[in-house]
Amino acid sequence: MSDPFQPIIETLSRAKRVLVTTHVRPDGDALGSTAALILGLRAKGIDAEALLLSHLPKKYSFIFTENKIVHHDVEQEWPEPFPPKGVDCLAVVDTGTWSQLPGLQERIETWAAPKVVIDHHLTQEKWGDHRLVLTQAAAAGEIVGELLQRWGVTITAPIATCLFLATVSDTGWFQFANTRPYTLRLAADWMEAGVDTDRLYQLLYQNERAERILLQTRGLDSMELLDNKRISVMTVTKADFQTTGASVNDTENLINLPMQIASVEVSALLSEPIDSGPIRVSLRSKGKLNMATFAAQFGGGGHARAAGLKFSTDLATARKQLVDALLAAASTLK
Ligand SMILES: [Mn+2]
Repeated sequence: MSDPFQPIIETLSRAKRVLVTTHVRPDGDALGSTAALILGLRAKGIDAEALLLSHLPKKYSFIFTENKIVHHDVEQEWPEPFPPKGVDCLAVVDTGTWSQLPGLQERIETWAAPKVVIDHHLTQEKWGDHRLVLTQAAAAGEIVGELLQRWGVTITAPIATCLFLATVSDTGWFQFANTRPYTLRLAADWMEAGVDTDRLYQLLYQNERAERILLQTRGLDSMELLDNKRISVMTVTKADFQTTGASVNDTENLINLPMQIASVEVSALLSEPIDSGPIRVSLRSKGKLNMATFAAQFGGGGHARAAGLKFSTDLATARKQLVDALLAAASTLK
């Protein structure tokens, strides 16, 4: 079997300036892998810059700031001209799917430069001159780590930190089933290279805004368990936002908290707008009830396990309609 790393290494070696991009709404793996690849290219004397299809999330911005990584934020504006001057290679990490790369396909169609894809996801379109897709890898960070090692890049503490961030993000700090023995061996290497794991843990898991936790407290306080505790319904009101100083973004993880309860099959969160607009409903399911189908009856949508919908009524009416529909849907379960 031919070595899938070699064509990528050869392609990158020939480049003078590489544009590294990743999926929209980048997570720790996307940003850590992007940063590690850029640092590795730099170590080889190759310029590199990042193209982000969404704003750089505050939570992970340290990885770019500390390593002085230049990035274009296309949510602000696409670099003009595109591709940026001097760039002669495109590397995509942690995705290979066009729908996760909005705006990119049409912009690179006529661009002759070599394009490489480095990913660990099953869902992929077959594009790019060279593709390194290893679905057994827990994170794109594992693949980038191995690539840099094979290329002879010394894994310095900053590179190891990027790779560690990438890998812990996709494995829930090595808790998820995708963690394999190799993942832990790599992590051990990266620790030896100088990763400050305690600092990373605090940055990732002990770094919430107080406003967010205060809002979660109020949300949990509103929790009602229905249908033999199979359905959880929570509400956050305008007053909750005002009292806690939290923003709409701060509701992000709240919906997942009732899912920790063994009996809970579906978690729903109604959220009243801070200014004006509809009541937004988020839905999560452990799999027995399809939330995309459920949301569709109210004109909403999403995925089987995570969906959303909106009500243009007052909160009490929205809640009643939602609960009635959830109980009806749950009655089809045994
Ligand atoms: Mn990933």
